[in-house]
Amino acid sequence: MGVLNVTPDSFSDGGLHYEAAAAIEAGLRMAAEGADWIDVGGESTRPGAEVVPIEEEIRRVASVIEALSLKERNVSVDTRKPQVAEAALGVGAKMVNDISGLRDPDMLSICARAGCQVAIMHMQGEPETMQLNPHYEDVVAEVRDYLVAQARRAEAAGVARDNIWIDPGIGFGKNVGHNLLLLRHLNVLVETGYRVLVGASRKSFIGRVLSASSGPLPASERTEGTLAVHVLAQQAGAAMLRAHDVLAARRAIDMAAAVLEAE
Ligand code: HH2
Repeated sequence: MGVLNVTPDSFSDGGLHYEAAAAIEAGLRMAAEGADWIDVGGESTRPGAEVVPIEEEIRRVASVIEALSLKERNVSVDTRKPQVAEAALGVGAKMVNDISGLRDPDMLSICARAGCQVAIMHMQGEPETMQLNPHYEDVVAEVRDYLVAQARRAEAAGVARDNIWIDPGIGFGKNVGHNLLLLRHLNVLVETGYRVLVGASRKSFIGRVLSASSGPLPASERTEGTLAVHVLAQQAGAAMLRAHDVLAARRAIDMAAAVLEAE
């Protein structure tokens, strides 16, 4: 899944695809590089990011989603707002990627009615404050229990089981240790039977783990760490990886798959 942020302030690609034409071109390139889905978002969720009004979020994403959908690319919309999801589905999006895990009942009914795919992500708290003091007794079990409960709610509301993806929400109300444990025990999520999506691309825990004497690595230097996580997540059974560098991700996981499938 290629990440396409139509925002001025996303943590690693903010401003790059803020104009619709640039965003559409980037989306087509990601698809050509091997992305099965293009995840279009109009609001940054990095800690401390500003909330974007509904109309402005729709303005940012709708024309990009429509253009990519008309060219028969699979598009998901990365949003927490039911109105934005509904507008995106209306112009061709086939998946709603909700970092708040379908907590809003309106989001559930819109997805059930549309018959679209849904990505349910775990987040402790809200983006504004989630990194202040994340706390868990058993992060892996708590994230799994939350995701399974939300997935069952979605099924009860009419979302088909095959349309559901669950996502541990790397970096969303989690410290470095929490992120590493979730990735180390990703099999626990895979064993729920729901398809697992992982978004670790360029995230700050990678910069921290690979800290140099000058401090944590900036987002622009997290490529190798990201690829290591992609390969391990795929090996653990993740069915989709959310990636900024689609070509590099595709090559890394295809290479790993060739080795693992050798007879
Ligand atoms: N991470 C981000 C945004 N959306 N969706 C899912 N399902 N899983 C994730 O891990 C995830 C996500 C944050 O990354 P990014 O979109 O690059 O940055 P920003 O929120 O600053 O736009």
